[in-house]
Amino acid sequence: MVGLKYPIPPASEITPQAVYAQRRRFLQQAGGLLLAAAAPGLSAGPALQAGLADAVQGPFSTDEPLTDHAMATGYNNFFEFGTGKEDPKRHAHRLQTHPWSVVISGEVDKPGRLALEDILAPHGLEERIYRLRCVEGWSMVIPWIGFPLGDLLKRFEPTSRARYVVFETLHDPEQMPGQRSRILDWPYREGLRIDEAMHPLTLLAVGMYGEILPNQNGAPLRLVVPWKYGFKSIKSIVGIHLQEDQPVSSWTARQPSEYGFYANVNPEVRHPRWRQATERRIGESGRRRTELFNGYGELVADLYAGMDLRRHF
Ligand SMILES: Nc1nc2c(c(=O)[nH]1)N[C@H]1C(S)=C(S)[C@@H](COP(=O)(O)O)O[C@H]1N2
Ligand SMILES: [Mo]
Repeated sequence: MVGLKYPIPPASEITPQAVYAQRRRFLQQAGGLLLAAAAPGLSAGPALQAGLADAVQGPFSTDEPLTDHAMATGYNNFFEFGTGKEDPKRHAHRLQTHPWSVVISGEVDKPGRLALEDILAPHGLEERIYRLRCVEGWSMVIPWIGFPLGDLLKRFEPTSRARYVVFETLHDPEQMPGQRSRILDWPYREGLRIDEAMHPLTLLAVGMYGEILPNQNGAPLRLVVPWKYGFKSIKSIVGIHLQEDQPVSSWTARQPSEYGFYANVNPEVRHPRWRQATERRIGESGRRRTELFNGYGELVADLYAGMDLRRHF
């Protein structure tokens, strides 16, 4: 397997014992609740909401002040609902998030289609406060609720040829009117190297600010990769595909000179249209300096040891 440079600590080393005890309690409760959610006519809402209320504090959280909830849910990029920052909040109510399923395919020994309830059932939920920086030059601090993507991928038993993971958003122009425009090659597609995907920082989120993800933020299931530009954090995922070759993401396909595969936050790598050396933290006046890997370098720099990050931007 290429690129496994970062020793992934076993979960027992990064999660305190108390968290495990609480996680088990969550699973016992959530088991029944999530089953209830699968019954016809019931929305996933109340069951998932109960699970979110029981989320434990996860590792790697920043103690910086949270971005105002109204900004985090009202100033979004979700081109499936339009290109304006307020379009997603205005139009994302059209998205039907229940029932929802995800197809896992490619280089795995156990491929399949799983209902959202079955995806969540074995995982405890954690709250993690992460910075998110958009390539456009703004950033937020958001309390996500989710679980490590790697824990899900392991359930499908990746083969030794699984070197990259590709994610796909729902494609349905009826629900996502922005897909009638050719601005991106739909469905929205993103990819990670397998070691990035398995990294304990990489989160699959189902909630934020203690609540179920609002549609405009990527309900019911989205990726959060905090050391990369926001566009890597793909929303409303319906497909996860493992493969041997490096994929081409929707943004790279649109403009390869502006959007590289790695998209690591890097103040040294210029973008033709937006400043990368500094950023505007939403809710603050003035600009702050952008940090390499969005400040997560201690955790992720080893993934890129020996790579020229100007070439692999
Ligand atoms: N499917 C999909 N996912 C997406 C996008 C998108 O347009 N479509 N925009 C990305 C971009 S550019 C950013 S900055 C983040 C924004 O996430 P937020 O709206 O929750 O802050 O979502 C990313 N995920
Ligand atoms: Mo972005």
